[in-house]
Amino acid sequence: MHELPTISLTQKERENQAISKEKIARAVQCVENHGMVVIQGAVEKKHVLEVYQQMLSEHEDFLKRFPGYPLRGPGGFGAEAFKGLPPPRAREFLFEDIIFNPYAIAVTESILGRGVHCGSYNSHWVFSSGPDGQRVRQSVHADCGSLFSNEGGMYPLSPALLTVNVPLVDFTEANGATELWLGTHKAVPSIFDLREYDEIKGIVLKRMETNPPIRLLVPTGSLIVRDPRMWHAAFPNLTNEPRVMLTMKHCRNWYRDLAPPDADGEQKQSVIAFERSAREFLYYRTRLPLKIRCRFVDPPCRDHIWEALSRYWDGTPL
Ligand SMILES: O=C(O)CCC(=O)C(=O)O
Repeated sequence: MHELPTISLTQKERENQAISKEKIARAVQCVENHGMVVIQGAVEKKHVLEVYQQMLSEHEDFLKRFPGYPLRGPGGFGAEAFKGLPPPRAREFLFEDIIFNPYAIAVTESILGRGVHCGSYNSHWVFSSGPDGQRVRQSVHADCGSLFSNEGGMYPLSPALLTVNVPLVDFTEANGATELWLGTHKAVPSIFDLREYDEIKGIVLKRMETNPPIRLLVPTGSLIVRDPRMWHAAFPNLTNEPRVMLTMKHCRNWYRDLAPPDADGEQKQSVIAFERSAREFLYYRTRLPLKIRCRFVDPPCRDHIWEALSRYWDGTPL
């Protein structure tokens, strides 16, 4: 498979916010066979733009308040250009077609079963490398491994969670569109579970010979459902605008996502904090089956970025 597994919505499906059973089945099949599906035209472009602009503004505000914070920030995988930042927490920047996207829920519920819940609402940024910047790419990685370590030799089970991504800008070769390794969600053993760099490198290079990766080249308005076990990597951004995508985790009813370890190394269940104004929007909906694991805080909710980043940086000017 050298093309992005994609389904497109018709005008009628968009208007009725409903999608045929056959199309859902096709999308589910794409996730099961290839590890992902792109649903084109699933989200209003103007919602995406509003969230993007607000995120840029909140990030700018954050940098003004914490001027010592390195602009590109410590990211994982040895690179500085990548950062995970929490999206806006106020009601006005929460959109039904993003958080409660009916097509995404139809697909994730079909795979994960009843009682699917959203355990995380985050975003992935790739900052501009700039003309003289370090053009680093992420290492090929998976976000989670198999459910049980003895799956090797048998067949991998279904995932316990699925990642839902919403690109906030058009994803292009130039701005660091994610590299995707289709089919690797079923690879055993999972590279997530391996520790030796050379072993992982060997497996990745071997796969490259037969199933090279493709790039997530998609316009805004697209939504992606992917198995987090599928290998992927962000690429350098050679443009001047940050490349951002929202990331939500849809989880099976018993699965609890864990927050990153605190200073004492303790990991608590991840519960998303939103402004109190969002309570009604997030809690009282009977039509769509997705529950959000959240708590509410009084506005102004300005410290969500600091909370996310302070575990990387203790405030000492760098
Ligand atoms: O931002 C990207 O393109 C990749 C994000 C990523 O590495 C992840 O979802 O784990």
